[in-house]
Amino acid sequence: MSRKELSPEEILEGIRDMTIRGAAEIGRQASFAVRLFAEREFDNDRKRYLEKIDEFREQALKTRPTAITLWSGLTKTLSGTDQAKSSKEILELIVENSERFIDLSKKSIDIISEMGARRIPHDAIIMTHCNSSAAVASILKAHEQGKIEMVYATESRPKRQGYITVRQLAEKGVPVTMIVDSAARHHMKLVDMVLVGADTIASNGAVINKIGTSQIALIAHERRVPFIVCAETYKFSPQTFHGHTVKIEERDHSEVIDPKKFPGVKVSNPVFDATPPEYVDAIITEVGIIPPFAAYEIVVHNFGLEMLSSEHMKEGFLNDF
Ligand code: RUB
Repeated sequence: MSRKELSPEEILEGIRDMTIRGAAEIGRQASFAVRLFAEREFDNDRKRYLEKIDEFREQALKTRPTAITLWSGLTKTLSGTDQAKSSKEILELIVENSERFIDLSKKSIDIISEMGARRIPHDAIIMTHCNSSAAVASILKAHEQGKIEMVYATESRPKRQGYITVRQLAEKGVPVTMIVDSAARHHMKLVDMVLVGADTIASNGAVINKIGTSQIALIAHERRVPFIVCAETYKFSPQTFHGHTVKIEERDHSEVIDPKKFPGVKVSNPVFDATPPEYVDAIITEVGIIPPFAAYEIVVHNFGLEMLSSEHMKEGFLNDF
């Protein structure tokens, strides 16, 4: 789907129905959507203009609750607009911020993939879960360097994002084996490194990623297999810095089974889980490879203590996130 052809509302719908998915892409598309909205809804009345944009931002934040990238993309794109003197200045800022955010987001993946490939040993057998653009980029880079012997990619039920991963790897000639999620422990004995992405990193270093990630981390820990997370710094959550917990999205039960075929059966479908920092060996960010316990430093580096302690960050929309 081409981003240019979609209206801002269609982009939000795409994020909601997961035709647009993956934390990084969600962030970039949210940023682009608010830019498109600001361009379309330009209003010379500065106050009314800001109110309309804020309403759109509120709608955007409701589309998917777990990935902090949605919030980061919107926050970075709207940064400084409340100080802008005119509507024209607001629009100029939004366009400039959005372009910068999208550009930096893409560049971050390139940098992460360079560092990720450096950490991947020769003749590596890697396990990955779900579909992370940052993890896949690192594997592809290592493959270019002739380092990959095999990638075990989990199916990632219920939505089977593993299909995307195996296709992306196979298309580039990477040896890849698809496994069902429950076969992760069986295969872990062969694996040199687990590489996954993240939707959100909490300020204590916990990694929130696709459901099942924490099980794989536990198994990797048991087998002393390094568990490495690829995450751009805008995935580190200032909300958790203020004590808010990350909301785990519960999606429609029909993703798991057809309820009509199983009368009387309840379904639980949380689509993310939290991996405690004790099970994470390193997080590869675009500013360097860090231990999970350095997450706090990243949040402060990213937002600054002054902004983090401002009422705007502590109150208001943060509370409904
Ligand atoms: C995707 C998922 C990915 C992260 C990181 O979940 O859990 O591992 O979003 O991806 P969903 P990336 O399919 O439900 O969005 O590295 O591309 O940001």
